[in-house]
Amino acid sequence: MRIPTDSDFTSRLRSPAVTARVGLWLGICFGICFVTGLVSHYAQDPAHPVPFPASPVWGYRVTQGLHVITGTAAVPLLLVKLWTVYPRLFRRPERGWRQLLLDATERGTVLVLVASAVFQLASGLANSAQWYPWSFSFRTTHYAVAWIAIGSVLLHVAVKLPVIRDALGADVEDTAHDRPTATTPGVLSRRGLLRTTWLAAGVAVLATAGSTVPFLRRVSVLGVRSGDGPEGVPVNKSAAAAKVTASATRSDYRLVVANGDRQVSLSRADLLAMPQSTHDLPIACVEGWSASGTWTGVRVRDLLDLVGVPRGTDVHVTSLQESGPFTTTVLHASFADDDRTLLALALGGEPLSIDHGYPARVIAPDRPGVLQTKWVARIEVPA
Ligand SMILES: Nc1nc2c(c(=O)[nH]1)N[C@H]1C(S)=C(S)[C@@H](COP(=O)(O)O)O[C@H]1N2
Ligand SMILES: [Mo]
Repeated sequence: MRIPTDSDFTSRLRSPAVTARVGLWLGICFGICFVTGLVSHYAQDPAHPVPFPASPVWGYRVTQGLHVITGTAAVPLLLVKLWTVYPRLFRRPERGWRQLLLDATERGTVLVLVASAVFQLASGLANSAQWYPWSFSFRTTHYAVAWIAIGSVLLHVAVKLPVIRDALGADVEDTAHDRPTATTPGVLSRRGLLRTTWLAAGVAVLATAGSTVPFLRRVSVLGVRSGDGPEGVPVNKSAAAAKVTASATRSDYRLVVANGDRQVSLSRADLLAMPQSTHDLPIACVEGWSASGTWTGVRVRDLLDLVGVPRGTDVHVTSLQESGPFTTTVLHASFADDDRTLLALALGGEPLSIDHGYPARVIAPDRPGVLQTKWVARIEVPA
């Protein structure tokens, strides 16, 4: 077998005219993914130098929805883009040290670009499907590689800017930047290939976006958790999976609210006897799905007042769940002090179901779903 050279790839569809157009949209998707990813990473950071805003309530729902939608759309775009350029892998090495060095540098940076882009899309998709075939921490790795990916994208755009500008300024059929051998007509025209690509990206979006956009729910056959859970809100982790079925249903359940030595211990009946508030707030999962619910319960601020926690204090919320990454979460002051932040006891006018966090769960505005702790056992000022 002979290793092909780039002149073996003759389809005129593999043209910078196509690459630049697909690349433009891919770049836009990566840009949106990067910015919305930073928002999500910051929202989940236990230490907030600048408070994360509690308004608008749908803020995180929109940014994280966009994150997953643009990431999904990027998959077909990346595949088509790679298909149009991969013959360049088989270019003959240039002559001369200087050329060779430049060529090696370019290949090296493109390798980092492709590897980081593929890693981001693959790990992101796997995460939104709740499939973790790896042992590293998803959030730290996805975050670190995001910087490598965006850095390589910027470098790549900078290096290719002259070609990109030319290609985008000219007609798609223009051959100015084509490889000399790329002359065989393809099964599609260049316009046809581009249309198919946009269609594939559109279908990928429609097939998944319904997990965030309610009216798309019916068409989103591949949407994660778009099926209805109890009270119309999907369930992420069930009580059985979190191993809290027994502890959450014990008659001697007590919520402990603690500020140093000052503590109160409240049964569910005690909580129900306190003033109740009702708010429409979404659960917006990092995996991209979100759903709004009508939650009723006690204001967290009222609970903190019982033990004299001053405003402006970050508190810790601990679940009955014994193991797992979200058993204790930080409820920052910007949320703890917000009147819409509830220790919810009911959803949609019905007592909370055990899978939604019975006997009591946190629900705060504009917050990642992972921090909306279910089966709450303690709310306390950390020592
Ligand atoms: N104790 C506990 N709370 C939890 C979780 C969990 O695994 N354990 N999952 C979180 C995640 S990732 C999400 S998206 C929301 C989902 O809430 P729901 O199942 O009521 O829709 O709960 C959050 N609260
Ligand atoms: Mo989640």
